[in-house]
Amino acid sequence: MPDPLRDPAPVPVRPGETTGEDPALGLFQVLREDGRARGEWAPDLGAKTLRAMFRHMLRVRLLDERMMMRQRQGKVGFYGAITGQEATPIAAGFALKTQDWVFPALRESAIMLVRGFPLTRYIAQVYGNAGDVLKGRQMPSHMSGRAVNQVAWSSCLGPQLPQAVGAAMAAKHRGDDAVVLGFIGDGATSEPDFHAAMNFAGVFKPPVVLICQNNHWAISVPSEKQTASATFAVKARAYGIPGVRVDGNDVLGTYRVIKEAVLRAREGEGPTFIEAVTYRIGAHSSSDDPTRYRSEEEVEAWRQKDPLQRFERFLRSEGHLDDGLRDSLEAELEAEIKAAITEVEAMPRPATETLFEDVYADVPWHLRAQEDELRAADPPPGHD
Ligand SMILES: Cc1ncc(C[n+]2csc(CCOP(=O)(O)OP(=O)(O)O)c2C)c(N)n1
Ligand SMILES: [Mg+2]
Repeated sequence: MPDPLRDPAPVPVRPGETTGEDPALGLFQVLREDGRARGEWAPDLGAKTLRAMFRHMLRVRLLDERMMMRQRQGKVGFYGAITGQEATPIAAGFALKTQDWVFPALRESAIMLVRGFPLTRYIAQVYGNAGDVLKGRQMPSHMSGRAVNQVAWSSCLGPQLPQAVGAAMAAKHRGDDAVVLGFIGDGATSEPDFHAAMNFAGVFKPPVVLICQNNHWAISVPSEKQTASATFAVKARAYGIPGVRVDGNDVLGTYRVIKEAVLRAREGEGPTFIEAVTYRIGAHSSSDDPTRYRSEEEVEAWRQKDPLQRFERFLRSEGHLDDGLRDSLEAELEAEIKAAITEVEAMPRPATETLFEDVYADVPWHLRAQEDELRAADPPPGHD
C-alpha cells in the first residue's frame, strides 16, 4: 500500500470527493518536481496569468536577495527572506478578490505586491522612513497595507489567526462578500491562539481559510518536534474543519487548493485548514545562522524542489517562456527593484512631529507642550 506521506498523489480538495485518499494525510500536487503537470488537476489558467504568477515569484526572489544584501551592508536593520516559499503567498494573492482580507504570519507579506501595493511603499516599510505608510512606527519589515486589506504580521507568534477568524465572523455578521485568509507557521501551531482560532472557525463557520506554511523549521526547532500528529492538516479534523495538505512548492497546486477553499468560504460552506508543505531555504531572518542546526545536505535536497525552478520548467515545456523572455523579465525586474531601492533610500526619516499624530483627535495639553518644546529645539531631536 502506498504511503501517502512519502508517495505524493493527487487528493480531492472538496470533502466528499473521494479518491480513496485522505486530503489531510496525502499531498495534493499539480506540478511534479520535474515540472510536468497532472493534467486533470491543473487549474484553468491562461498563459498571461501563468506568466504573471511567475513574474511575481521571481520579483520576490530578486527583492529578497537585494534586501538581504542591504541588511548585510548595514542599511537595513532586519529582514526575513521567503526564498523557497514563494509559491503559497503568490498563489494566495491570485486566489483573492479585492474585498478579501489577509492576516499573514512571517512569510506572506508579498501577497500585498500581487494585489497591487506599490513596490516603493513596500520597501519603505523595511526602512521605516517617511515613505512608510506606517510612519516608521511598526517593527521593521512588518509590512501592511490598508489599501490592499492586509494587516501587519505579528512579531508575537499566533494572534493573527484568531484575528482572521474574528474578521471573518464580522464579515459574515455584516453580510459582506469578503473572505479572510489567515496564515500561521508550523511552529506557531503550538501556540494557544491556534487552538482558539481553529475552534471558533469550526463552531461559527465564518468565511475564513487558515493556512499553515509548514517549512519544517521554527527557527532551530524541527517540525517533527512541534507535534505528534501525522500531519498538520489532520489537526483540522478535531475541530470539524476540512483539512488539506498541499505541496507548498507547487504554485499551481497551492493556487488550486486555496482558490477552492476561498470559493467554499464565499459560498457559505465554511472554513478550510490548509497545510502547505515547503521549506525555508535561507536563514530564519537576517539574525539567524541556520548552519548551526541543520545540514547542507537537507537544504540541497530542498533546493531540488525549488518552486520557482519547477514552475519555470513547466512554463518552458508549455511554450509560455523561453530564454529571451526569461532574461528580459529578470532584467526588467532587477531594474525596477534597483530604482525602487534608490528612491526609498533617498527618502528622509519620518518627520519627528508625526510622533504626535494619529492617537488623539484633540491632542491633550501635555503632549502639545512637548510638541512645542520639540519644535523650539534647534535642531529638533531626531533630525540629522
Ligand atoms: C509567542 C512567541 N514565542 C516565541 C517567539 C520567537 N520566535 C520568533 S519566530 C519563531 C519561529 C516561528 O516558526 P514558525 O511558526 O514555523 O514560522 P517560520 O519562521 O518557520 O515561518 C519563534 C519561536 C515569538 N516571536 N513569539
Ligand atoms: Mg516554520
